[in-house]
Amino acid sequence: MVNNMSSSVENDYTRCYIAIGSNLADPVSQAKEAITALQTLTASRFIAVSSLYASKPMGPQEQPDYINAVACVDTRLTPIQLLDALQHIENEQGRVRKEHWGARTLDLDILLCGDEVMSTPRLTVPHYGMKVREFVLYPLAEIAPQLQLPCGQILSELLEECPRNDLTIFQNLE
Ligand code: ROI
Repeated sequence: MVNNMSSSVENDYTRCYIAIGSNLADPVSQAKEAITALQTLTASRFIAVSSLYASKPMGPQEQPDYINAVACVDTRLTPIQLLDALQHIENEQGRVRKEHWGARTLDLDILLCGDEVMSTPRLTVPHYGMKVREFVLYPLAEIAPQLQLPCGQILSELLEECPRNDLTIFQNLE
């Protein structure tokens, strides 16, 4: 279990949460490979990862089911540097995405970077959709049940309003 404060000993690190999603090209392997890459992210310390979850697609239904997870890293990278690093991992794993809200080999989305609130053409933090996506909130709660968002909302309250839909734990990684 982790909280939203990184170590007070060296607080030049920011605690970030990253959503992992895949529904193409062996999603379980895609997710595990992404987790391995996150474990060696530059200027960062890997803190935790949730179980792998199986979820029905949000958006167009004529695409395969997804594997989703959420990871936590403490990092000295800026949010944009972190985004660059995540996009590098996506590209290394041969990211394919043909249509908006369509199937993808690997999606790594920054959910939260400490209490940062930012909106630029490339990056919006907190992630714009995270508050209503069961495949984000439930894995996030597994590793950070006490989490509070920068806006003051409490994760446990968001969960109460978010139906589980068909979300199931696919595999515990511990
Ligand atoms: N649906 C699910 N279940 N999981 C995802 O990771 C996911 N990612 C997306 C869209 C297309 C919105 N649907 C998803 O980007």
